[in-house]
Amino acid sequence: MKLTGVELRKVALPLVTPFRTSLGTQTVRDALLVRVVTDEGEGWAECVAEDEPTYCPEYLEGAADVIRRFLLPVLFPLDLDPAAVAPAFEHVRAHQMAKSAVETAVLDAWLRARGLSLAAYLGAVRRSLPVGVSVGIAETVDALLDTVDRHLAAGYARVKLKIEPGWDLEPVKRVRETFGAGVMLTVDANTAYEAADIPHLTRLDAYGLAMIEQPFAPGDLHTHARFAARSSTPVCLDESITSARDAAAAIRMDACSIINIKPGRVGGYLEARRIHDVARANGLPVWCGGMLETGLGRAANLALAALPGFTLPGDISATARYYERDVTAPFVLVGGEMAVPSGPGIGITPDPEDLDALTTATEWISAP
Ligand code: SMG
Ligand code: MG
Repeated sequence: MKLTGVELRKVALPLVTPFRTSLGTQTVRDALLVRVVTDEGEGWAECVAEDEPTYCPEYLEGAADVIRRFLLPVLFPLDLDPAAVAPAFEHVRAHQMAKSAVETAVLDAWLRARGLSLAAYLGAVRRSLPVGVSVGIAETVDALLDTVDRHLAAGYARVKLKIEPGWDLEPVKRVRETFGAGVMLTVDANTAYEAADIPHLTRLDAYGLAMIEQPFAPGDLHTHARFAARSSTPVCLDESITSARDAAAAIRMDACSIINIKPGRVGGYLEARRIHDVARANGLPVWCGGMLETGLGRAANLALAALPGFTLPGDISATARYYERDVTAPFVLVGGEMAVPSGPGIGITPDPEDLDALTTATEWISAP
């Protein structure tokens, strides 16, 4: 399979409600879509880098630049095979989200040409999945309770609350008291705490949380390990894990007992599967994280989350939780579950009308 050209397309999707985390507030999802055109057909993927480098060092314009200047030039001469993409990018340090987008678009084209679904290719064992929802920091606890109530009524299997210093024990306590012990509840700090906060964070143990996600800085496995030794709430890593090697190191250090796998953060679906394999071999559950994906990223994430080690509900919510209008047909919750796409490739393509309406810029890069 030979690459003939690549389209980079920026889209802007207004969120139905602002999403506030310890890192800031988002009202619009600016996303970068990648369409590869090959001699065997096309493939689509989404780059999950955000507009600003706050969640991780990558950002949308930077990712587009890396794709354009450093990734595509090495792919154009290759005979494309999805497994050959990541090795071809090895000389470029980091930039996992840019690499993931290109690899996934190639994978989509390659699988489509062979009539295979991404789910089958990765080794999916389920056709539909219970999923979770990530709830931002609210103006008031009452507003938070209303939001959680709505999501539970919609059928979400797990509720994750974003926390930060000043918005932690009280909202968690009130949500637990209001909705009872039967609700799977987790929290995500997005690195907002420091080692000195360990005694404070252990007070969360009173609320039966299924996990606390990434309390400390991405590079600080040591503090995560110290906390994990004192906390009865399981520790989950997100930002800290950018490869299977990181996952193995974190497991060896007892820095976590659960891993959030985001394909973009780790350089693609093949590396994501390796992390799944490492975690599974060590008896750790994993789940699929979310980056407010468009339908393209959501489709591929559902395929990954159908692997056997993904035993916890992922941040893969229905389209309506994020967007009024998406670039693809909407994903919906049916009986509390989301269907895993079964068509060729990622199983979905953009709707041309929606795509055009949401596009803010396009760029075509031809093979030399
Ligand atoms: O896609 O449902 C979603 C969002 C899930 O909370 C979510 N993602 O740290 O896990 C996380 C955040 C990262 C994106 S917001 C900075
Ligand atoms: Mg997180």
